[in-house]
Order: sequence, then structure tokens, then C-alpha cells
Amino acid sequence: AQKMDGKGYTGPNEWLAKKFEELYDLYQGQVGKNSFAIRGYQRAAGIMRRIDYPITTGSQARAIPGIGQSLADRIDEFLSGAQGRAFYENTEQARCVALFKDIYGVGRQHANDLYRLGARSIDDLRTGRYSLTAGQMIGLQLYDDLKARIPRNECKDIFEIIRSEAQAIDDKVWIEIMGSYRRGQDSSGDVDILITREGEEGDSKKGIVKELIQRLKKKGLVTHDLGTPTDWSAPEAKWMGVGRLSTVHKHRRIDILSIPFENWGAALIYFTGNEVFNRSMRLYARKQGFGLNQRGLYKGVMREKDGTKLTEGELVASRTEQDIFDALGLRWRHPHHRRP
Ligand code: DCP
Ligand code: MG
Ligand code: MN
Repeated sequence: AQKMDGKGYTGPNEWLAKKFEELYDLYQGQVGKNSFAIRGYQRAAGIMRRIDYPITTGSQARAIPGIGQSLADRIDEFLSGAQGRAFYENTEQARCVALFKDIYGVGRQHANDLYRLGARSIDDLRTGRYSLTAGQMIGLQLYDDLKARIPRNECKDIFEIIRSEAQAIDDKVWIEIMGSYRRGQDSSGDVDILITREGEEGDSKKGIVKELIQRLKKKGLVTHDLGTPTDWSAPEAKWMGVGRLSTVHKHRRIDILSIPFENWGAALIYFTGNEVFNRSMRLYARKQGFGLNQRGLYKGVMREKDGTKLTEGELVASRTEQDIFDALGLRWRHPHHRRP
């Protein structure tokens, strides 16, 4: 359909292909963007190059396999000559905000503030002229490491070290790797770990997060704290930080959540996610007159009109995931299928 003239493609829809490539370049590498949509722009560029008649409307393009409604809408924007999405989003500010939001602990609002204060690059932020929290400074220092995805086998290796340290503290410790890893993804943004201790009530009140982190620091696995529990010895404690397998490995984000033994099943559901699945399961529970959180499934929860809880209600299920699915009358959903 098209021929190469040395400078590039020359088909009738080449300019549309270039527009899609601009969108692709704009979004690529921006964490938090839907990577499926981004690849869609890349594929759309290829499709535009294969079509040997001129495309004149979005709805005409919609009939081409691989062009869905949102790509057709982009085509209409391009054809109208109006300042479409790419124009508005391809600004220096948008690019800087996308860049700064990749720093651990920097949200959209703060990224915008940094732009308004004059920052234009990661190196600008490293000059010390901008105020950053201790956690953000670590995020900046480890910028390249932390924005990289963690391959599945490396998550597993980190987990195995943490598991053996935890079980050395007490062989009644239960420990699992959670988050995107448990959902079967090939790579993860961080390593999420859930722990509890089986035993008498009295025992389970002594959380092990403090001793575990001490040991992991001594081993050299844990290198930085980002968020530490208010009470290190509470049965429910959350630690967030950074660690690495060795000095030749990248620094990786690690989250460790410890919960009382009786909450195991509810915490498994919560920490497996994904976040959207959790939201829909919680909403479903509420419609059935229950309340679901990381501790358990409750009935008789009293709420204000705006949804804020007045009473916890009575615990219905929490020990296993299956107990909670059963109590809600839901069919078992394997972790690999827990997406919206
Ligand atoms: N979670 C949640 N709501 C949040 C944050 C987290 O329900 N606001 C739950 C669901 C997540 C799990 O905790 O799946 C782990 O959180 P992560 O942020 O580590 O997300 P994932 O592990 O799912 O993905 P990633 O690979 O990006 O770490
Ligand atoms: Mg995770
Ligand atoms: Mn996490």
C-alpha cells in the first residue's frame, strides 16, 4: 500500500499514523497510564499505514478491525483540525508532571506545585532548591531503580529471604506474597508481603514486624524505611520500605503487612486486590447489607447517610477467603482472575 521514500512512509493516511505515533511517544513511559491504550496508539499507527485508501471520518475508520470507538474519536479530532487531546496534553507542564509523578511519594498535586516553582527535570529536583519529604528524597535518590518493574523471579527471591527470616523468628509464622504477584503477573511494581502468627491470643498480640525488619537490615536486604508502623509490636502493623537482593541488584519497593491470625482470610482478599476488584467486592457486600474490609466481613454495620461507619457490626467471616466468598454467596474467584 505505501512505499518507503527514504524519509519514511508515504501512504494516504501517513499523517494520521504520525499523529498516533505522537500520542504514543507522549504517553509511553508515563507510569500510571493505561499501557493497553498506549499500545493501542502504536497499533493504530500501523493500521493507518496498511490502509491504502484515504480515511475521511472516524466512523469510516471504526469499521476497520482493530479500530475501536476511542481510536475513532481520536481520528475525528485529528481530522477536524481542532486542538485535540494530544495538543492539550502535550505541554511542557504535562510532561514534567508525568515525570515527577514517577518519583515515589510524589502525587499529581505536588508534581504540579514543583512545576510551578520552576522545576523542569529530575536533576532540577536534585539541586536541593525544592522542598521534599524524607521519603520523596529517597524516591529521588533511587529514581531509576524504583520506576523499573520487578520481574516475577526477583519478587520470589526477595520473598524467600524474608520468609526464611520470619520463620526463623517463629515457626508458627504464616507468610505469603501478595499483590500483583499473587494475581499471576509477570512483573510487579513492588513486593507485597502478608504475615501472621498462628497460636494463642496472647502470642498473636506480639507482632513480629520489628524483629523481622531488624533482621532484614542486618542481612542487607532492607536498605531504607519509607513508612514505619506507629506501634512496631502491634499485631496489625504496616511497614513500607526499600530493599535489594545484592549490591548488583536494583533497589525495590517492599510492603509488609502483619495482621492478627483471625483476620487472615480478609487480609488475603484485601492485599491480593486488585484495587478495582476490592472496590467492587466491597460495594457488592454493602448492597447485601454487609461491610467488608481487610479485617473481615461484618453484618449489622450502622452507617451515616454519607456512608461513614457508626458501628463495626458483628463479624461474620474472616479466617479464610473461601469463608468470605461463601458468606456473600459468591462463587470462588481465583486470584489470577481478580480484576474488574
Ligand atoms: N490496595 C487497595 N487499595 C489501595 C491500595 C492497595 O485495595 N488504595 C490493595 C489492592 C492491591 C494491593 O493492596 O492489589 C497491593 O497494592 P499495590 O499498590 O502494591 O498494588 P499491586 O500489587 O496490585 O500492583 P503493583 O504491581 O503495581 O504493585
Ligand atoms: Mg504491589
Ligand atoms: Mn504495595
